[in-house]
Amino acid sequence: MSMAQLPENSESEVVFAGCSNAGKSSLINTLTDQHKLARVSKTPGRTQSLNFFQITDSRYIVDLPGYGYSSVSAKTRAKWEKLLETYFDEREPLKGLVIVMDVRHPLKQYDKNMLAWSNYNNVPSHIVLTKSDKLKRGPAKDTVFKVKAWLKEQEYTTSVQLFSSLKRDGVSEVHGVLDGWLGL
Ligand SMILES: Nc1nc2c(ncn2[C@@H]2O[C@H](COP(=O)(O)OP(=O)(O)OP(=O)(O)O)[C@@H](O)[C@H]2O)c(=O)[nH]1
Ligand SMILES: [Mg+2]
Repeated sequence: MSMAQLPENSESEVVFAGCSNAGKSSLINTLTDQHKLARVSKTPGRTQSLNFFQITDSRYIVDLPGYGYSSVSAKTRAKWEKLLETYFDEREPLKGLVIVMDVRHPLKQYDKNMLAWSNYNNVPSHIVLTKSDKLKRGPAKDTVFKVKAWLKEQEYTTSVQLFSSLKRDGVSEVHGVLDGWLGL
């Protein structure tokens, strides 16, 4: 896949990024309510390249391959990385970034890089702490608090929420953010 193959009619798009297995594809499935639309993996690293999902005529959401997946060949990985770099540098319709993290493993180095990029370039970002069903309410809220404190320390404007694909918790909150960015 190359930049030239990306949808030409796109006026606004939102990217979902996050570590491999964080739950990006499950989140997109839950949001769009179309099961199996974005492939959910049993083995990490299933989402290949950039997957575009058309929401309306000129609006898309984009599922990125999970970062940190090591079993693809070095050549494939280098190609993806080049494409992603160009995408983030050049893609005009990009309106916002959803950074998906497993609530049990927040703020990995990759997440921090994405946050730095979005805040530096003034592209809005929103953190979704997913798999919240894996934690009790107290520890989950604690994580939100800690992530917010870290963001404040960095002087980042990124927002944060809890989410569970399993329980469908937090769906309307994500929808609200996306609608704002996509102009829906
Ligand atoms: N309990 C629970 N499991 C979840 C949730 N979201 C995702 N999972 C599970 O986590 C695993 C990875 O989910 P995916 O949605 O494929 O993750 P991904 O980030 O798209 O992974 P890659 O495409 O490999 O980067 C799957 O086994 C999902 O069923 C959730 O909210 N709760
Ligand atoms: Mg995926």
